[in-house]
Amino acid sequence: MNMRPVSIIGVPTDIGASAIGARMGPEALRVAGIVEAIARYGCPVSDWGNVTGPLNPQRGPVDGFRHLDEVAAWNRTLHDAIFAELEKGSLPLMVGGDHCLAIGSISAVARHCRERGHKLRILWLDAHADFNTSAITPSGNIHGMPVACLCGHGPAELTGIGGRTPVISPADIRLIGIRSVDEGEKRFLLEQGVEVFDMRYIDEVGMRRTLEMALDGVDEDTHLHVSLDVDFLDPEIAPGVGTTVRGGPTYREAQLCMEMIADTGRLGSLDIMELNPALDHRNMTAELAVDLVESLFGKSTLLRLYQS
Ligand code: B3U
Ligand code: MN
Ligand code: MN
Repeated sequence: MNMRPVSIIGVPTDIGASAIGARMGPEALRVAGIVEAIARYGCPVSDWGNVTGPLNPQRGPVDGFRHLDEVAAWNRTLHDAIFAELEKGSLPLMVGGDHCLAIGSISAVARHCRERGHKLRILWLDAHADFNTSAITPSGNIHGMPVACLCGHGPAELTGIGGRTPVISPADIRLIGIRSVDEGEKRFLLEQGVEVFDMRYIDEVGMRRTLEMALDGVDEDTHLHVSLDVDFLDPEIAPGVGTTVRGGPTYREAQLCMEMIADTGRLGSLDIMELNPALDHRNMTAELAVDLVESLFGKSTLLRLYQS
């Protein structure tokens, strides 16, 4: 069970998306009780409020990118905030905000691991692969590009945050729950050798085997980063997101996924992204996200102690 103090950092922007509303995600998660949920399982937790950045000008894409300068500004600020928390020995929990912000958080995590000599494993839980570049993107939205940027494929403003390009290697990341990938993106994923556990795979072998595979090799020297895009979840249970894709993990599958991550005891940082309260029903998606966070922080570990 995690005993590191958890530091919540809100990032209220939808700068990397075309649908607006994810800027309200951090507040909705607070209203749903994210701070209390983590505290309930014995973790010290502090909410440091929100970082700030440029407003969303809602412009169209330029040279294949929507809002590149603004996205870079948010991510630089975020890198510094997350890196400072890691240096203090905290477990940073970024609440977004759209998924382009994982460029900043993961740049900080990767730099921390580099400097401390830890191995890094990233679990990217998402309906999408987020592996587009300006040449192949259908939308220009940078929330469809963070994994590619982190692997060194993107503009210098986004690939070099934290002082090294590439920030990660494809071998560091596992994509899980994927069910919407663009044509060019598919080719690029294969070419780069990114490991993808798509919904077909989960249907065939189950969530348990999928997580065993995705966590294979994680040991006591590994920093585990989880980047949860709320659209990972089936839209029936998680409607509050701009880019829903039917056929995602059920409530039980998602819980098992979080419990198996908790069991490793290696969770070192976490992103909860893309929650869009403007599209939600009575904050149900935020409450579900909080429910899953409880499992990530050891809710069921406690039950296991009773059982054993
Ligand atoms: N692949 C599409 C859609 C998308 C990716 N990530 C999100 N949407 N959230 C794109 O625009 O890159
Ligand atoms: Mn997504
Ligand atoms: Mn995403």
